[in-house]
Amino acid sequence: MTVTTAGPQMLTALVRLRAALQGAALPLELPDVRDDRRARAEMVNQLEDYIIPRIVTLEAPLLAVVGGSTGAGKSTLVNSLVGAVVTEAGVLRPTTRSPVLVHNPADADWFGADRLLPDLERIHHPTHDPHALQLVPVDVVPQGLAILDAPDVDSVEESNRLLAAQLLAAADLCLFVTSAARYADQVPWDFLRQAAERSAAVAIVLDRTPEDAVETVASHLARMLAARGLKDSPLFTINEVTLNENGLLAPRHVSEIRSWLSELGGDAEARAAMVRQTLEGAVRSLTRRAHSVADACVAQSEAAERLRSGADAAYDEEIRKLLEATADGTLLRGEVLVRWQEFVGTGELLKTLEAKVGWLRDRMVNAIKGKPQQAERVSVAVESSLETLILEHAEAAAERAEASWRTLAPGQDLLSDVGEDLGRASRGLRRHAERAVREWQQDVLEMVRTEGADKRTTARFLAYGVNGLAVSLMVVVFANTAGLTGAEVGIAGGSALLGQKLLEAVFGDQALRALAAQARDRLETRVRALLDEERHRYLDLLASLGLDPEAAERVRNAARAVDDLRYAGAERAGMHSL
Ligand SMILES: Nc1nc2c(ncn2[C@@H]2O[C@H](COP(=O)(O)OP(=O)(O)OP(=O)(O)O)[C@@H](O)[C@H]2O)c(=O)[nH]1
Ligand SMILES: [Mg+2]
Repeated sequence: MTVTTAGPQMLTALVRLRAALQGAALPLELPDVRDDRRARAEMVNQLEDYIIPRIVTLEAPLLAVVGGSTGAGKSTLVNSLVGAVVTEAGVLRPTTRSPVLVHNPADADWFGADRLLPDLERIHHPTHDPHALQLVPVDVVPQGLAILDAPDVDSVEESNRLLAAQLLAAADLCLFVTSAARYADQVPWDFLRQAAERSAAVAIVLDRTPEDAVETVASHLARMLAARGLKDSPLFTINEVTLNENGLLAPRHVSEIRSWLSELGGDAEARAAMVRQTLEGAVRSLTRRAHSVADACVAQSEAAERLRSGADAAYDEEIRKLLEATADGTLLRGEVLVRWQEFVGTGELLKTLEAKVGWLRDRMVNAIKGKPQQAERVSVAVESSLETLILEHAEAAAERAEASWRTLAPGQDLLSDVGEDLGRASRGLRRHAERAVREWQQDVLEMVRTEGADKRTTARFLAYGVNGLAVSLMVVVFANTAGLTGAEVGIAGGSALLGQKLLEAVFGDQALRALAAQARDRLETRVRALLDEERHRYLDLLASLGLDPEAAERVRNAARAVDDLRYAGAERAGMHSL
């Protein structure tokens, strides 16, 4: 048992390999990614166009695809083999743009899009549409064999080149036409080398060769073929002669190829052997190439990971700095400090702060003459300072993240493709920050209200009001870095200490500590949520690439499964050479 007789298991394994290759996205612009993308597309195409349908219907006619350079005489050869003009030959280069498949009428059912080359629309009239495949039933073509006239492999037209490659990859037999003038060209030889690598059946036609040059050119060509692993490929020569009025070569010039083809058509065993050779070679080279697609996939995941960690590091660092700044007294400057001092009063009071004696503390607290509108002003000042702080760090994070992406080529591409400037904070951030800060202030008010539920009627609670106590709590939070005292943190900390004393007098030490921790916690949560949303612009961009971390392994496993079946089959059939 070999690939060709492996049955449903091999088919399943190949279908899985196709799915795995399709799932192996290569969206990031890494070096060589173009080649990898092309290889992956070619492999998926070859599975769909040829390998899978071939394995399903091994008995289908042998497909000989006529390929080669433009003007080599491919279409003329096909017409001459058939003895009628079935495909357009011409002086305009390139002439053939849409493939023409000539087959025996009895074989018509084999060439539907459900079996072969599924993305080409079947038509029955001449066209230049590269997405169409013209089917031409002709009696003179032997049953069991079909000939396909393809566009030129080295075309100036990209669609021609791609289509020619696709068609040759779907060939059981590659009938390669070259001419005395063109046989040394690079591109056709690249094709032949690839065909040799996957042990596809190849026959060469040296066309349009002046009679006196035939011997020299043919022997040179034969040496080139041998050196490139194609020494077993039949080589036919056709002299440059005048064509008849229909543009056909006289029958005797193509008799050698014609009889070779009709022999093949009549010999089911030889045909099957050829199909097996090409099919098994195609599968073998496919599983080998699958590993380089898997490697490319890994490179993509690694690059995406580098980008992700660059963005994460930028945002983590700025979140850390931002949270630090909300706790180390940074906010207790400028407007906030001025408003706060208006609220609590300054001067003599501060000098007494060090005093630990209870009565003194009480006196101090009683001296505070908080008025509701002054508390409100503190609150407004807090709001705008906190917003400004958040915006500053969000800008810095965006800038850092962008800079880290700019150092990587795929990052540069992503940044230039995306519609917005990711190096700046998002446009909606100011609004979101305003809302978050206001919501946090509401949180704090609510905490104070709840905590003071049973103290509402006490003189102190009433004296400062919920708003006064709430802004005091905010100020305490802003100077919350472990163990601050007035002397250590200067005027800002000193002011905060006033708030602390005030709150202690109303709620008691323990309750105050819990309140401060809770308020701090809420602030952290809201700030993190804001910056995480900003970070997500980067992460979403990466997520939108559809990279699947499992993809590479799926490709490798699928390729291994196919190989295992190949080896098992070869072993049973005693064909260790596979
Ligand atoms: N005299 C002479 N002319 C030929 C011969 N073969 C092809 N031609 C002419 O060369 C030109 C190109 O031939 P085609 O058969 O269209 O070549 P092709 O390889 O199909 O070219 P593309 O479809 O462009 O890839 C046409 O004008 C043909 O008539 C030949 O053996 N002798
Ligand atoms: Mg042609």
